[in-house]
Formats: sequence, structure tokens, C-alpha cells
Amino acid sequence: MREKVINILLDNSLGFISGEEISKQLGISRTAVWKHVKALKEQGYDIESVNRKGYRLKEIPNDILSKENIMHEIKTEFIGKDIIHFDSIDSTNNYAKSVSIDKKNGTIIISEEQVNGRGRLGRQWHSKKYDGIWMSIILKPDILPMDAPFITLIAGASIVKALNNLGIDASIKWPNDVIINGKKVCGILTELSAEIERVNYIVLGIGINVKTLDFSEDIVNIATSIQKEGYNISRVEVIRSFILEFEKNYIDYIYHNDKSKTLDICRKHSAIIGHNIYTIKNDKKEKVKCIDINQDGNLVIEDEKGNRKEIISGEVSIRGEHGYV
Ligand code: BTX
Repeated sequence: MREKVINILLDNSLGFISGEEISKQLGISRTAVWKHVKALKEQGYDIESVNRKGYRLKEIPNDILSKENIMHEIKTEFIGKDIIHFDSIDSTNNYAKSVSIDKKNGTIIISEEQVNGRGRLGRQWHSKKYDGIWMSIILKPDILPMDAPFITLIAGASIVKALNNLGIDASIKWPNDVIINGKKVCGILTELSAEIERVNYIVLGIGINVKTLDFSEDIVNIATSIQKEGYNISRVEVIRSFILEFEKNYIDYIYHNDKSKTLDICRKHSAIIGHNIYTIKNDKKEKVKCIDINQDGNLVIEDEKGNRKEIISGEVSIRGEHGYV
């Protein structure tokens, strides 16, 4: 119901609408309307109430990551049909995993901040309040567990495409970092619950730095944000663009076994193909050349003796020859 109240205010643009009109449209009492408005204000919506005029949204709240804001102007088949929004949480991936069994395919968990955001292999992910998009998507594809890692590439490709749509040039450091000007703007953490032949659910965790200007010392040399790179774009615009791109590429893969668009983007916007990199596995560092991303989404590399091999995502960490990329 709260969602319906905010939708009426959003539809009414920035004009006044009386409590009576809202109560009539929704078939609820004026007191109930007032209670919903009060809760929305607490959630951060700037709603003005004036005697005899009613309620008015003072500005379109572009930057609260609620379902109403995100989905107001876009239509999807299943991604984001349910969005669970928090002001603060430990980790959206943790929460998503704890509720996955009961939630629908495509449900998004999103938070304004994470106090224990996670990267891969137990690493930390900085997720300051209002600075970025910290979200997890619950997915329930009918695929084999071994086909799940490709979903990380779909997410990366969709972020790059979404940023491109907004005029931002970004690239992918295979398999799970999105890069602007040599620095990490986004990380992806895909977690899987599966039986041998069946995926129970996948939690696709995505962190995008949108507004951050001051990164802490440990990451200042490797991290950037959309705003730091000179683009003034709201978090809601980024997320909408991402959701639309992601759903298309996900449907192609899961329902039509078509990986072509994702692979095209991963290759065309790769930050590492054609470059020398270091692969790191269990403290073993090896200098190799990146040749391509193959049909399976694996990275094809060539060692210093000219031997080619494939690496599967998650198998190794990658560092650039002269720094992060
Ligand atoms: P990763 O292991 O590839 O990257 C983690 C590393 O990136 C850290 O060790 C640190 O060096 C650096 N780092 C930490 N925070 C940031 C940041 N904000 N920007 C750039 N670099 C950073 C990447 O793991 C996967 C990150 C997924 C984050 C999402 S947010 C929503 C969801 N919930 C959750 O707990 N994690 C995911």
C-alpha cells in the first residue's frame, strides 16, 4: 500500500494532491494515508503536507533506492518485480542467502549501506551510506551448477553496457571487476547453492561506486566512482539501466542458450585481452599474455613459452603488469 501512495505522489509530479483524493483512489482511510506518508518521510522522501491542499513531493527523490523509485519508469519480466530495501544491513548477499528459498526469481535486495560488505575470498567491500549501489539479485535458473559462473560475466557485461548507455566508457577486468580509467568502479560476488545436477539459487552481489569521492587509504589507488570520474549521474539511473540490460542478457543465456551479446561486450570492452598480466594462485604468480575469452566465457592465456591454456573464473586472481589492471 505504501508503494501505491508514493506512486500516486510520483504520478502527480510535484503538485499537491489531497489526502481525501488519495484515500478515495486507494480505498483506505485518511488516517491510513497520513500514516503511510509519515513512514515515507522517515524513509527519506521529502513530502510536504499543507492544510486543505494535501500532500506534495517536494522533489523527485532520485537517490533513494526504493522499489518505487527504481521501477517507476521501467518494465521488466521478473528482475526487480520484488525489491527489498534497507537503510543499513550487514551484507545484502548474506540477507539474500538467508531468504532465497522463499523469494521469487529476480528479487533484489538493496541497501543504502552495508556495514559488513563482502568481496570474494573473505575480502571486505567498502559500502558507505548513499555512496553506491549495494545490491544482490536472487536468481533461480534451471541450469547445471557448472554453467553458473557465466552469470558473473552477464552481470559485468550488463554493467558496462548500462554505463555506456549513460555516456560512460567502462571496461571489464575478467571475470568480475568493472573498470573506469584503470580503476575499479564495480565488483561482483556470485554465490551459488546447488546440488550436483541442480542449482537451488544464485545470489548475484553487485557493488557499484557511484558517488564516493574519498576512498580509504587501503583502496584509494585502485578504486574509483562514477562521480569521481566526472559523471554526475544518480544511483537510480545507473540501476535502471543495469536492470534492463541484465534481464535481456540473462534471458538470452538461460532461455535461449545464447551467450553472444555478453561475450561480444566482454571481448570488445576487455581491460586485459592483448595485455600481459599476472595470474596469482596460492601465492604462485605467473606472467602470461591474455589472448581471448572463449565461447564458454573462460580466459585464454599464453605463458612465456607460448603454451596456451584456459582459466575458469574464480580459479585465479589477476593483476596487471604495471599495477591493478
Ligand atoms: P573482490 O574480492 O574482487 O574485491 C575486494 C577487494 O576490492 C578488496 O580487498 C579491496 O582491495 C577492494 N575494494 C573494497 N571495497 C571496494 C570498493 N568499494 N571499490 C573498489 N574496490 C574496493 C569484489 O570482490 C566483489 C564485491 C561485491 C560487493 C557486493 S555489494 C552487494 C553484495 N553484498 C556483499 O556483501 N557483497 C556484494
